[in-house]
Amino acid sequence: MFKFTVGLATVLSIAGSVVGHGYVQQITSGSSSWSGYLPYSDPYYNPVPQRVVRPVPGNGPVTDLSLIDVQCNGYSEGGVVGSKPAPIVATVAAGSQLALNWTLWPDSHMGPMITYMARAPSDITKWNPGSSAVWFKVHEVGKDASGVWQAPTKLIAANGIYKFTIPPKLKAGQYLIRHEIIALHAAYSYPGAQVYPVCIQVEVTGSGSALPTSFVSFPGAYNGNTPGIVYDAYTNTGSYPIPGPAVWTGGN
Ligand SMILES: *[C@@H]1O[C@H](CO)[C@@H](O)[C@H](O)[C@H]1NC(C)=O
Ligand SMILES: [Cu+2]
Repeated sequence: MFKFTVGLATVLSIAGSVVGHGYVQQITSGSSSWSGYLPYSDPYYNPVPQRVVRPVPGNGPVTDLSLIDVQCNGYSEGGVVGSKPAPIVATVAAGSQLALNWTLWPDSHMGPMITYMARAPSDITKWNPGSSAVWFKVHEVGKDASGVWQAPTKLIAANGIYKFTIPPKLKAGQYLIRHEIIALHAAYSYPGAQVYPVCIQVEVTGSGSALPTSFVSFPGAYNGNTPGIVYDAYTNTGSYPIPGPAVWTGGN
């Protein structure tokens, strides 16, 4: 039970094994790569490292889906409602593939991986969507026809790497990418589903002009009545309804 070790890493890993469960530690696009926000080390540096990912409080989930925390995993600060913007932005081309590297995901946490984007109306390093409907879904993976879950099975098989493509015809500009794993091991009632969101600030380049016309909000898109939020993953051997709207196809 108790280990009498003094190393910080050991203390953190014990704490991590009790409460937690994961975050995106690295983002790669072609030959470019950016560190994720590292909640167990970044805050202790002076100066704090500059990231393209908005800060998260740790590796734990959000279960009250009515909270602003479900947008980017938390972090209200200085009167700001919602996530604290990150200071820098990753430049990625429309149509390029992004690889998101998750910390070791627990075997017990089965569920889908979903990605949304929102176009920033102004400087993304100062912008917070709040509860506005600005998000559109660009990718989703849940349970396949053989009953194999994206997380943990396929994610771990891919060494923790999840990939999606920026819609090829998406209009250039600044976007917030909201990516999440929804863990369903306790989702047989609400609250129970564990949402692990992360928000990445990007500048999309390209000559496309496509923009979606229908949007959802976070909080708002998910609640206790949303298909796939309440789901008994142990007894339900059928298909899994991935929560949220359909994937926007206009950018393809
Ligand atoms: C994911 O990131 C970690 C930490 O930077 C790194 O050690 C690991 O090699 C990366 N995984 C892959 C598959 O690139
Ligand atoms: Cu967990």
